[in-house]
Amino acid sequence: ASSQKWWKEAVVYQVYPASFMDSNGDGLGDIRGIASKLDYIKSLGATTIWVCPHYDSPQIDLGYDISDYESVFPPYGTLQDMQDLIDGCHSRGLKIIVDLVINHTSDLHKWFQESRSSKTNPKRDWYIWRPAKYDADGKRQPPNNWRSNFSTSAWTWDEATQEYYLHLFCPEQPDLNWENPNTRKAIYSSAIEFWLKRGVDGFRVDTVNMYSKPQGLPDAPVINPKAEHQVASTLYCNGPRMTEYLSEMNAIMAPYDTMTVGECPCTPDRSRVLQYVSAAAKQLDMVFQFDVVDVGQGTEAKYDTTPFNWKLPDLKRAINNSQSLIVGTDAWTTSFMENHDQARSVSRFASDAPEFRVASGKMLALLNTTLSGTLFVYQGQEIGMVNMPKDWPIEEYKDVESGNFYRYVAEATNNDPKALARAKTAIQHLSRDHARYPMAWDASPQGGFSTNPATWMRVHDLAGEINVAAQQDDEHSVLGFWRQMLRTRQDLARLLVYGYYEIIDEENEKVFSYWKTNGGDKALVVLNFTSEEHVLSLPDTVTADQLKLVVSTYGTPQSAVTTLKPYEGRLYVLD
Ligand code: TEU
Repeated sequence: ASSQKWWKEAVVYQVYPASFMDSNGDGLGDIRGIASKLDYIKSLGATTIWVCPHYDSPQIDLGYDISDYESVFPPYGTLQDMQDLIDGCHSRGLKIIVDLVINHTSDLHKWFQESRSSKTNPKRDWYIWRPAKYDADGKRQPPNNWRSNFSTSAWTWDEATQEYYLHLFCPEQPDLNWENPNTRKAIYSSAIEFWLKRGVDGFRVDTVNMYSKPQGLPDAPVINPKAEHQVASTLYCNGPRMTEYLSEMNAIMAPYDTMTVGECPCTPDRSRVLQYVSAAAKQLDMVFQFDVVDVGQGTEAKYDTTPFNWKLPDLKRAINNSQSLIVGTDAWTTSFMENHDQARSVSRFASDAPEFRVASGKMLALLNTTLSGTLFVYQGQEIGMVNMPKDWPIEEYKDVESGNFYRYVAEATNNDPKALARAKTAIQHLSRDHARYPMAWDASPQGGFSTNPATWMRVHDLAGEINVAAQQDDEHSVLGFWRQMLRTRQDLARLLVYGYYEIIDEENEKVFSYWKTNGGDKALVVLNFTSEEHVLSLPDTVTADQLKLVVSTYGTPQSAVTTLKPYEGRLYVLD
């Protein structure tokens, strides 16, 4: 892709419809609510919005279970509301991308309803059906040992037709059979062309590397002998026909000036990622790698972890995995730290203690806005929203992933209090719910999100303090700092959007510093990841008087070499 592509310097603001803005007082966000905030989004310096699934859905996995690609979830609004949103973006010079969830549908999608109706239905083969296996005792077993992403078996038995169907996520999310060309055709026309014709500018492509399953659906290696089902992501990610499917999909989109960003979990191998994002390969424009958001998670399963069991060098190297994609290649990359699947970055990677959370939010903003690639900001990240309060009961967590995990631990340990306490700690640290409670707009009831006290998720106890109105006119706020940095990113795009990232002092566990370079130009970023002051030691190759301070998260201009305040970040350019 040439550097002229509009999406390279794009700043994408991600919106989660359920939690962004409720325009009709039913306690749930909606499309008109999003439309009412477009001027705010634009005022940040964002150029594109990404709307999480707006499609009709029974909402078992909050919209990632789509029952009709061609209609809108009624509580969110109508097709006309979506059209108004698309037009409202375009009239402001904003682009809009939507979620493309085509690895699976909802079990209520008419395709699956037909598929499950009988073994001879013409759509039977649109999903992945297999006969049972029987063990030595004659007990019925699923076709293989795969565990789904939500802690249960990846197979569900269908009584009516006496076969199992595959679902890599919930049982209510059956996987589509991409091997059938008719299925692919239907997907392209219903999920892709339908929306391109209505003017969307591209897609965030959900679980894009899972469409092609391995031949024969073999068992996963037994990593945890005590578990009934095994993590199988290395088997079903990046399967044999991915290149073929993505070429085909790319050709469907080619007549439109789209941007595609694919979600690419379980792919640490740089050369595999490059096959997806090399411009010459014509597959995807960019992907979300998982290295950064996986830092501190359990290796076998996400929640198999304790808070802060990671070290700063882990984060530096994870960032290198995505930043290095553009070095010496025709590929493109992304910078992001939050989305609707991740806990809040301030709580995960810095400190949400009252005295440090503003400094932390700004320091992480400096990190995000100085990394190369297309930049993604998740709603609320720009005001430094933090994880849900620790004293909220487990019932406040609504997401199927955390709920299933908690139930799984309860069953596996027979309600052992220690195991349950550990599970709750992990959920308090990493649950997807932390990204899904309502956005806080002002200090009015429900944080200005809704006039209805019965919001679908509980409003954060700190909504009166951490909200947009409180920061709107304050240049020293997290919001003010994001705005400043998005301008700076544009001014210094050559270094900040396109430059090469180079870690300095990789093993340093307290300070994160790196160069951004492009030709002879150089910028230096230094970030204090601790609550203590640190004296900044400069790399040998540079002297203090060569450094020109562009910005400090503490605002006041300071001499080049001095002490970093707690969670302070600075950006210098080399004179
Ligand atoms: O997530 C895909 C994915 O890989 C998840 O397992 C992700 O790693 C997990 O949510 C992290 O905790 C996508 C969507 O972003 C997610 O919201 C959906 O639940 C999922 O696909 C199924 O569509």
